[in-house]
Amino acid sequence: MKLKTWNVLMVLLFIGWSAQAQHSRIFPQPQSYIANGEQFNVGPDLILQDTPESREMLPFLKEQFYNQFGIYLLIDQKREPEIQLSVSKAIRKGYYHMTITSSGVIIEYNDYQGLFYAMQSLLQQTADKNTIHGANIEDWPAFDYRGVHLDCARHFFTIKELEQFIDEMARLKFNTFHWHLTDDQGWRIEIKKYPKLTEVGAWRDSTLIGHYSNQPQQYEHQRYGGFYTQEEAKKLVEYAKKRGIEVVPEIEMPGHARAALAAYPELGCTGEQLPVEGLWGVFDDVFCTKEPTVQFLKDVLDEVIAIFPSETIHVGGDETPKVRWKECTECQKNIKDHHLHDEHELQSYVIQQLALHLQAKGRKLMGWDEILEGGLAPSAQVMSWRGTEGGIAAAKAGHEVVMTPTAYCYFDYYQSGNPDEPLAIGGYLPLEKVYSFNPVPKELTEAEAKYILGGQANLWTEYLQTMKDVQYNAFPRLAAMSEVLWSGEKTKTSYDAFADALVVYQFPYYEKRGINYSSAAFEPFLKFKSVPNGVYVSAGCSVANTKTSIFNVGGIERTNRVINELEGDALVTVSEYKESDDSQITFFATPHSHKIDFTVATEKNGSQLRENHYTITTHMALGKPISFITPPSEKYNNHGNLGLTDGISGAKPWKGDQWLGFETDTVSFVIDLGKKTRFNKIQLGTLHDPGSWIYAPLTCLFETSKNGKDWKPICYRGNEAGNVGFINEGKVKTRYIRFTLENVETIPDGQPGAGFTPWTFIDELIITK
Ligand code: TNX
Repeated sequence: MKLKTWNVLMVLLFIGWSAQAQHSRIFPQPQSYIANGEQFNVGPDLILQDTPESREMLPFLKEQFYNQFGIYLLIDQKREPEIQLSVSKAIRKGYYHMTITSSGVIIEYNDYQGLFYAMQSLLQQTADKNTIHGANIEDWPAFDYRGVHLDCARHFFTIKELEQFIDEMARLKFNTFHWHLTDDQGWRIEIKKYPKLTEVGAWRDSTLIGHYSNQPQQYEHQRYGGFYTQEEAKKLVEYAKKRGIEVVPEIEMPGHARAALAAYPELGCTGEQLPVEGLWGVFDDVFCTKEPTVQFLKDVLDEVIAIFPSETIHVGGDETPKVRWKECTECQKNIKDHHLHDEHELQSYVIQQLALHLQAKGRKLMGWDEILEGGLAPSAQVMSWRGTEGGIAAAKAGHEVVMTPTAYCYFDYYQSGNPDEPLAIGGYLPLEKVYSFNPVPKELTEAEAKYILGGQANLWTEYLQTMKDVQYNAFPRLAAMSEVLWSGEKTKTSYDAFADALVVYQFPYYEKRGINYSSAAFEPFLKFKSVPNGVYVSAGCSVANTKTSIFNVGGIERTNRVINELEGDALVTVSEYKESDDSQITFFATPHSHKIDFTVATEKNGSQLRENHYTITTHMALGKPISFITPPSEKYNNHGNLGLTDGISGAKPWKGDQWLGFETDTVSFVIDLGKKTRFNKIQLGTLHDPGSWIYAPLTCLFETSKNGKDWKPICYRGNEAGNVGFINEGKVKTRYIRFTLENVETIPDGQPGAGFTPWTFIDELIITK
């Protein structure tokens, strides 16, 4: 008898273990999921037991089951329910247990959320009109705050579009919709006491076309805008609530206020009449700290509180230039009267007043991590976006924190380096990186980590004009974010299993629902290896069970010969073509530069998912290793010591991962050409993109050495051309070259990222005869 129990246990353990190695049909992956091999056959309809919770969520569930599978879900007290519900106060809020067998479905839950999540899982267990797959599931969220932010100020989305977006959030068990309602480019929420906020502030006369960095900047001169009435906003709050989602509104202050100032210029320090902004970025004109403006902000918050029942009210607080406050007598008087040290403390003085105002009404203030500068009311919550430092400091100081660091959570960043990616703000956030996010910084003790409420994906919409654009940036990255925030680290299935399941279960769903999703995760990547006098290139994909191929090299189709000469003195060999192993190629260094195109593609289960076109520039330094004296940032260092000599030049406008990036204002490195070499031209490409905090270095010192120890300067150049880079022409004979680049120490006032060290981006280092 004992032995038998033991055997059963072993079998269960094994099933449990193998189930974890795979991703279930349910996204995010449940904490415990054991397929039981049974299936429930759905009849002409599906009867849900009547409880107060099920009755309330029925309209949405009905719609989901019918739209996706043609199943009629209903409550019918006269019939035996096929989905039996039991409320158990023994399990925690938000948790659920669900058993699906051939005889029906049993769900145990404590509260509305718990049942809602169970029903979302049940829906994903459904294969078709007739079949629900059997399983035993125990499930609960790893984090209490699972947010998605959407910027409706830079671009406007209709209530209908927001409802559909919220439906998708609900399916992935997110529980907070952070609604970014005001910014420089538009005020989107009706405030009855100040009607001009929407009459004037909701409309702009022009909008930037293309990327901020394009020179000259161009505008579309067309009136653009829209706003939500209080009634509409209240309805959306209700709509979201039924789907287990709380709406947290954000009203930006004191920065990002140009739309409000266009409506009421007297709220600024100068009183100057300025238009609602049509450009993206950070602007000097912000809310003044004088008493009438602070009163205005309190009035606005009072109306906001009446619309949104959320305990948390987000007041922005980010990117507030202090230029106007420095020149404003009333602001300076405030500093003096309240014994403040500087304008940073003045900002926190204003934020503290607003925090107290909200606190008196039973609400908590939340702000971006800048609100930490200069002290903060104890109850205030912090949203950490500029890396994790703000979140760490806030948690250590006992504030509740939501982590949304740019490196993992900015869904306005590129998903791949493919030139065909639609225009984005910059940055690089592939799916796998989102999946690797851990909202709890390692620096925190267990006690401090309790202040981390969870995390959030941010969809800023400067470059996302339509809901289709939003969807492309959101899906499937939101699926990865939901895994992190719901499943947490404990039951994290491997990325490969996640990606496999994505293709099987999520992509078909997106297609069925008409969701414009991205397959960028299957983008092929290139790996580079130095070989004598050249570079060996192989292609792969970060997802397992995919096949990548390189073809069309220099216009020549896949070949089973070794190609020797393509063009002039450019040499390239394609390794002998074998059916299973055709994703490698070698390019050799050449005295003059030549451009050779080729194509790389990824297939999965026989169908092509992604294709990318590359151009390799051959030259004398191709494949020659670099030693970095200042290390590149981990974020932008894709090809190690060949990053500058892999033959692939960073593209402009920059996308994703091609450039080599540094977070220091000085950059220094040495190239070893292997032996004494004679050449005439050195070229180093640089990037200038202030909108992305990237500044072209100002100067470059070139030095040569025969032994790598004693250096002789050959020239010192200024980067007059800005975006072009540094060039030295003239006969040189040497083995080593050392480069030392100097950049501005901090980003100047009034620019995005003011006060921070700018990024330095370089690529490619080309040396020719
Ligand atoms: C910074 S994140 C901003 C936004 C921009 C975003 C673009 C934050 C608090 N401020 O105003 O839209 O970068 O990625």
